[in-house]
Amino acid sequence: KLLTTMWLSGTIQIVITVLDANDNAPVCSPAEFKTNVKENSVKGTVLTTVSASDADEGPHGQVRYSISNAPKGSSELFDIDEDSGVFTLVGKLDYEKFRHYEIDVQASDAGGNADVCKVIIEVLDTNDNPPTINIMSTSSSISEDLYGSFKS
Ligand SMILES: [Ca+2]
Ligand SMILES: [Ca+2]
Ligand SMILES: [Ca+2]
Repeated sequence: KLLTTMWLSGTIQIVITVLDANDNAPVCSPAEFKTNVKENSVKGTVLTTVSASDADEGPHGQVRYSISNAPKGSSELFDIDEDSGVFTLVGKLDYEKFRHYEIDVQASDAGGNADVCKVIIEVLDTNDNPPTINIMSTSSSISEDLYGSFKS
């Protein structure tokens, strides 16, 4: 009796699709964006570009930027592009009034995960104020003695 043993060998292909979950929050890199700006800079001046990275795919990794906290009275001075993170001056600065700003920019993905990036702005002085001159003057009037010259 002939005994045959057949060894079957084969390859089974298993395709596993890993669905991306929104398990990564955006991370600001760097955490702080420091910049200097002259007080006489015009509206539209780009101050910095905030960037945060998110390791997820698609909308889970798409970061949107918005100013979440700004010092009192400065919310109209700055603007950030939601998509690019380009941080722009949109108002008028005055070194003589305010010379240091710290602004929180929220970087959030479509799933609501977020990080807060700090933007620190130092305003630089320019010579925009004319010197104040104080003349201590005593007003005096000179009267000519016309009568005397006609006399003789
Ligand atoms: Ca994410
Ligand atoms: Ca000024
Ligand atoms: Ca000045």
